[in-house]
Amino acid sequence: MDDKAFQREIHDKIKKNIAPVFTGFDMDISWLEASMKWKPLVLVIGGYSSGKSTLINELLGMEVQRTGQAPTDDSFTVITNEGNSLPEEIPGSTLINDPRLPFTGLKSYGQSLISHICLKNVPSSLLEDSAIIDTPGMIDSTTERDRGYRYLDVIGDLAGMADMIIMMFDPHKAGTIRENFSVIRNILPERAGEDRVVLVLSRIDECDNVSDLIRSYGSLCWNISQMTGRKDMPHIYLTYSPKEARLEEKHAEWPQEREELKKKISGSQSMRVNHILENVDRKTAELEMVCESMYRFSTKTRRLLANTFKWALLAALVLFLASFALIKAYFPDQTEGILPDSLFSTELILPATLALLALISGWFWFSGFRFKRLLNQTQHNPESLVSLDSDYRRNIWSRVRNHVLELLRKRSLKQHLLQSRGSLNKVRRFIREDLKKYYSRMGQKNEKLKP
Ligand SMILES: Nc1nc2c(ncn2[C@@H]2O[C@H](COP(=O)(O)OP(=O)(O)OP(=O)(O)O)[C@@H](O)[C@H]2O)c(=O)[nH]1
Ligand SMILES: [Mg+2]
Repeated sequence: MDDKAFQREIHDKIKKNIAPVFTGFDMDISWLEASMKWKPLVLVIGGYSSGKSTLINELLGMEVQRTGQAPTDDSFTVITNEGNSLPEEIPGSTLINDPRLPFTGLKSYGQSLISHICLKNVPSSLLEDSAIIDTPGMIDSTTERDRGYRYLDVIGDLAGMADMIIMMFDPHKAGTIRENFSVIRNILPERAGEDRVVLVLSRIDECDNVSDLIRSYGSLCWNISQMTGRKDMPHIYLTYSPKEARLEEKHAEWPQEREELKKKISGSQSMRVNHILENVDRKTAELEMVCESMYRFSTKTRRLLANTFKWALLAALVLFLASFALIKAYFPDQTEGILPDSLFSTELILPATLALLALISGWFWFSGFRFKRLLNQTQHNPESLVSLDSDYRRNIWSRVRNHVLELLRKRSLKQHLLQSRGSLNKVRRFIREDLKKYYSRMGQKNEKLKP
């Protein structure tokens, strides 16, 4: 089965089984269509002058992007090969308004971004089935406001769309990356062994000696582990541009993984399915936690109702028997003989009314006081709805906590009472059976692709 058919199968399954659950809990599902739109995307990000444009030019075998020592590029450039169907260059206004392309969401960043984004249509065979996005280099967070748009948020949005993210660092600035990259922390993989994010330490020919290189490498590793919270270190490609490097004798033994890196980027098309599965994994894990917490709250609500009803029933019974006994004791003559054989004899009317009032008061006690108190307590401590026994679960919870609070507030008492376990079961079945099956099929596919 080819990639496209595999993608369609995953899409259709989610649309049919899980999409109604997402919408039932007011959760966005537009990411599903968005992640299938257009061609696989490779996003190249990093500090200014880290060598992004140089690497792209080298990959394409042509001078598409300007390069230079100072911050050179202040624009986002989508580079692809669309043949004759598009002009050589498309301005931001057209790019962002084209519904066939996945960039319409960037409209919200306003005019300043529109004048800082464009598409270049180049005759590169590598880009027939993919697109590369070159980005302006990160400078430091204080200059963010000078750009006129929320640069880090744009990077975050593009990183969410991209099927492969190349993060480039250079040895001079390897220690100052944390704040800048914190914006993409949310899209960095939570599980080991995934390779959508490719880390590159570039321009290593500029290190004076081995200890200089090791220092830069170590400081980069430290920053990455702080940023991702992961203890295992993903592979960091150590590279330099053979054309730009001022090679000396010391470089004879220097590591150079440029070719491996280029091969990896060239194979980005196969990353689309990985990316879709990663998105599905992330989003269904969030959905599962929302379902779980809402089901837990509904169980608490039902238990509270049962408990209140038990006391109301007891009060109704006591009131009924006591008032009946009192009527019998104080008004034996008046009540006898009016309608002696009827179930609705007058001596029962007062006790029954009192009992009914006790039941009604029980409902008001529940809905007007006890439920509100439970809701209040839960809103102050929504963590009581889920078990947060691992970093993985804590991470998911941090992303859905506000949404759970909103659902608690927005949903009616009736919705809380009627929330069944069905949705949770459905999502769990999808994660345990279908998603697992897709992962193993993708694993087999990747195995086959290995040289
Ligand atoms: N010595 C050496 N120089 C490099 C290497 N890669 C790039 N350069 C040079 O470093 C400078 C910056 O490279 P660019 O490719 O423009 O960097 P960039 O990341 O695109 O920079 P911005 O667009 O400003 O963010 C250029 O003058 C390149 O010639 C390398 O591996 N070794
Ligand atoms: Mg550049």
